[in-house]
Amino acid sequence: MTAPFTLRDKTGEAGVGAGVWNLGPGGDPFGGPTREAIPILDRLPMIAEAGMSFYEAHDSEIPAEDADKAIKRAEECGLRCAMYTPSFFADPKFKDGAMTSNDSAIRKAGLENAKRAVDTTVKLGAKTMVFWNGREGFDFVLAKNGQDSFKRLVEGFNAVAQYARENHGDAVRFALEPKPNEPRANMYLANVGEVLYLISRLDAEAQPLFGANPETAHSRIAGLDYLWDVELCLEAGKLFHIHLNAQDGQRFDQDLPFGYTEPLKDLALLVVLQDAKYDGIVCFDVKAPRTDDPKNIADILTTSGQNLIWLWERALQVDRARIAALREENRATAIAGYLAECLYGR
Ligand code: XUL
Ligand code: MN
Repeated sequence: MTAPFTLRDKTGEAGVGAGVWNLGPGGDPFGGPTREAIPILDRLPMIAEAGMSFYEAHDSEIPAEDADKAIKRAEECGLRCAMYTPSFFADPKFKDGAMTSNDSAIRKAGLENAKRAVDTTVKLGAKTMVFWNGREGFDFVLAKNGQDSFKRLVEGFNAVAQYARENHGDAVRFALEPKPNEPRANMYLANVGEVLYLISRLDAEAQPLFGANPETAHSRIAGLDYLWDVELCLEAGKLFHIHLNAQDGQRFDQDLPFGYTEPLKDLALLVVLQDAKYDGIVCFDVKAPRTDDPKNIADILTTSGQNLIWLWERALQVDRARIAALREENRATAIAGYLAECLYGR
């Protein structure tokens, strides 16, 4: 049992969260599961025991009808729900997307799912509902009309916002999570810039309800710098949520433990979050590797949590005045050296 990880002196929520899907059975596109699947609600105490204060779930994992049971199990182990999200990617009917499907009946089904997910988000006590772009995209050019797809996303999100406002006031906000590819070859809302542009095209009343959920690995898969992606969200006042993990270059989505591949950049990211007084919840989106034995399945959470705390503590010690002075002197390399000194010690 790991004591809850706490981000010292953090503005707002100081506990950390993880998704129930992070503790999966270890399947990949080339081979079936290597572990028996743990029933979803049984994962809640495991997440709590790994030091998390929050859990996250898709509607395919905790459907509306299981919400009462989930609330009870979460209360028993002291977990709160950080975010809930409709799965627009698992059901075969959404094989070509939900909001951007060419079939109006599928788009309607997607909207119904989204509305139900809004109700469940509120019921579970989460303040944020995430839309990951999942299957909203294309594998073949001209299979969809891109301009129509964009308009459909705008229409869909406007309708979700209207439903949320009419039924739940300002209880829930929406965070769009960009990813460039996987499962689709090309995904709409591929990066933070596309997300912010889409938000700018929503109805005026909907815009304040929508923000971003950047994920460090997703930026990396696109070959982009996640620090800048987060800074851009902050500049826009749209950092509603964040998914932390690590990624070893531009390849398939690895969901490695936070702090594993680029600790120096992670340190800088935490400096930025601290200085911005980010008050949302910090969550991991990691994946227990298929090589880990069942008894060690939560190592992915404890390793991420430990790395986060170490880096967070180091980030608190970073001398901001020194960085400012080095910037003033145009000494970018010396800033890199100073960050390394903060990371590795002398
Ligand atoms: C997939 C991913 C999702 C979202 C929630 O890469 O990050 O798990 O976070 O649907
Ligand atoms: Mn994610």
